[in-house]
Amino acid sequence: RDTKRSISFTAFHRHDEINAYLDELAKAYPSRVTVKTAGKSYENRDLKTITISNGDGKSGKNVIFLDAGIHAREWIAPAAALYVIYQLVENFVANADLLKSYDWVILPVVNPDGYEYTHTSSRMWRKTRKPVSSACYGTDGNRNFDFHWGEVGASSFSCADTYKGKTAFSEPETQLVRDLLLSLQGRGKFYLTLHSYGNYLLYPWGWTSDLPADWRAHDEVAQAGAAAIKASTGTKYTVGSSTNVLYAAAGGSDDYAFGVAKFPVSVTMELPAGGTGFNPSTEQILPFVTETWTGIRAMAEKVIQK
Ligand code: ING
Ligand code: ZN
Repeated sequence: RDTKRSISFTAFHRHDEINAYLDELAKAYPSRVTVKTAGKSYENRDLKTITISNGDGKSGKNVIFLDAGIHAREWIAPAAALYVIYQLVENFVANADLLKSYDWVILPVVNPDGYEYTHTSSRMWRKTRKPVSSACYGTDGNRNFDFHWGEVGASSFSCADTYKGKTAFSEPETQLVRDLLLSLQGRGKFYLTLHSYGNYLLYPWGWTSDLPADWRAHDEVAQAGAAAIKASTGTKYTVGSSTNVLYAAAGGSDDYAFGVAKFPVSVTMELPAGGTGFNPSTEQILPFVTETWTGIRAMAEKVIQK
């Protein structure tokens, strides 16, 4: 394709560049790509979703829903979501098997206000940017979903990094993810949310140490992802329920996708750190997102086989 892309995998991109890339794809591949503004952030940025199909015109297919960037500082996560988009759209022929019976819906930056704030003001910001009290801003999006909201691992203190919010779904950004998940109920077969860091593939529950009755369905998918990554680069991922392998935290998007929106498989993927935690070097972007794609591809194959 001769048109120059707005993005690369040698830099972390600003939110407007990411949105421009989505629009470029919609223009270049109109039969396979649809970009919609699903809503706006608190600071009025467009939250765009990209729906990717194989262009066969069949509607009502099963769906894989992927999001990233609910936490502002976890920059590698939106980069990895963009790489998934790049593979499914621009490297379509090699990935046609992933689009035969499934459509993909991807929201690469859930929290653009926070993401931009980490670029302009405060690199380690995690939360949204809506003011809460005169002293403190922002809610932890991954504590704000209405499923056992606030019961464990979430703070009631508005200045805390894990502040659960004034109410469940107090944030326009989490409302938007909720509405997307609910709109896909029935067709949505796999929810995957990208975070960093720590090399984990986590599944419900986050609110209790109990495992869901059908935890094996999640485990099988997550183990397939971990095995594919191990085989390709040697990187080790830890697989298990959020509570059991990391820590308990209620109000997460993965618990909501599984517990309320009834996605049969729901996974949180914690990408690698790079040298300095949330801040991989730009040279690490391409190896990390390539490796991540290997895992996502293997998980998607497992879901599609079912
Ligand atoms: N980690 C996740 C967090 O929100 C997590 C881990 C996911 C806990 C899902 C519970 C449920 O704290 C990061 N890095 O954000
Ligand atoms: Zn996170």
